Amino acid sequence: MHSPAGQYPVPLRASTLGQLADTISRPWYDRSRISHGIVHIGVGGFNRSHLAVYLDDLLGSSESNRWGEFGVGLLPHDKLTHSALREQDFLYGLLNVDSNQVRYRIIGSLTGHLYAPESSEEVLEKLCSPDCAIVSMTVTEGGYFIEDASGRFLADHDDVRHDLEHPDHPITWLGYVAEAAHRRMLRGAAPFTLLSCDNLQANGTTARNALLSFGEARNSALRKWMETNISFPNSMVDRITPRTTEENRATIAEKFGVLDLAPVVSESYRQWVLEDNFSAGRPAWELQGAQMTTDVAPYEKTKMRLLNGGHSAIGYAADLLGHRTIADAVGDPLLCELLNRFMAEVRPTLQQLPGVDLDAYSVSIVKRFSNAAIRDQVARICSGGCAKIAKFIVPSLADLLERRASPSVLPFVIASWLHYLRGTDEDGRALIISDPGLEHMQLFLAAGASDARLALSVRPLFGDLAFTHPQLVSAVQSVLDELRSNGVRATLTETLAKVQTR
Ligand code: CS2
Repeated sequence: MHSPAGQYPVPLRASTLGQLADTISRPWYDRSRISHGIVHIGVGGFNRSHLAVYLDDLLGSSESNRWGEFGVGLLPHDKLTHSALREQDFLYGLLNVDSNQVRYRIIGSLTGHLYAPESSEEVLEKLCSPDCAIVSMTVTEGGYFIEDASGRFLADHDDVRHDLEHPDHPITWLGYVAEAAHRRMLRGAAPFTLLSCDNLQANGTTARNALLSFGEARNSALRKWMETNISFPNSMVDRITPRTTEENRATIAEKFGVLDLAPVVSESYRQWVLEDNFSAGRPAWELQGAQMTTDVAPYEKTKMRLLNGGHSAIGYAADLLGHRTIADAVGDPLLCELLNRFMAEVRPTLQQLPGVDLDAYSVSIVKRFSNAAIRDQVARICSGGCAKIAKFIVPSLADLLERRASPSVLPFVIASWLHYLRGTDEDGRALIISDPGLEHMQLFLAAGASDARLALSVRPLFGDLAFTHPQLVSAVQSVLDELRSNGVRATLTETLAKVQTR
């Protein structure tokens, strides 16, 4: 198994696919005939382990070449992905890592990619092309320019203002999609769908609010066109996708003989529930196991509150305790107990879903988090904390307080995040905090990161909770004080003991 130049591992290219080991599945379909029915903004790991894989499965199992993906990167770090993908003819490998097996396959559904800051005009035209019926995106939980607590559009955000002033050279997804819609409107072109693939409740509706508010700020005719011509299905997406590491690349080279510059790693589990609301057609994703439905909300809520919330619930305590992977974290009996108690506390806020047993779902979350081979990073889970706390934790907390319940695990989770924001772990080592939303917490941090009231009064994250439920402030304050004086383990042990005896 050697490339023409005799190189081993074999550099991944369209021309070297034939040299890969027979056991590696790869696209047999004709990639040169694929049309770009989908233009995706934000081709990070998750897009490449989820949507692009559903598309690859469909292309591999049908005669149709209608639904290929063209990618767009908006952020500085997308430049590296862009260069790597371009060098590989936009091919990349998916490493599926479960506790008992590792599989590697080549994904071919992505057949082009542009780095927008260097090619904005090309990107705009790609978004307007008659082939493009769906603009999909993963721009992270914090990337929607909508304030969590109030649902208000952040019209004053610098990037939004930039895009309103420079419609031909936008920097955000809002600017790109609105300008593409504007050009379509002027050309009398076809409608399209905007499909959000981010973890946020009502992701489609949130994208709609942001885009229509932005459109209105440009001109009302554009807003009206977008309102009439773009559909915004909500969707729930699920597949644990850690950050790809050098170690993953080395495994691919050693075990599978492939030099892959842009591989992505995930568990083999995947789930996708979508509202069947597409303005201009869609791939038959249901043939590959996606659930098409009329109401995604309860699925999103369950996944976000238990799985994403579960990650955040243990993530900050895990980082403070020096655990580096989520499997190490749930391997720590105290954190595993925290996860289970957290899910039990949140469960009353969820309704039963047809065909979903919430007990079994919770058990499956613990099992998925325990996958040691995947080495999912605690640092990944802790990143972007402001948006994650606001979206994954606060809504459950608000619901429970509204029902006059007295949660104690959720106040611990909030306090552990606040304690983590001080920036040192239990052994005095500096923590690396990566959070674009951190400006919200400046007052709290500047005052020594000890006053829970200052944190909980940040309305964009917590709304009115500190004022309507003053007992929440005292509950978080007392855990925060205890964390500072007794440390994470003792405080958590005490918190869990209280829950048990209630
Ligand atoms: C994680 C998610 O970032 C996080 O906090 O909870 O990325 C999670 O791994 C995915 O949503 C799984 O579908």
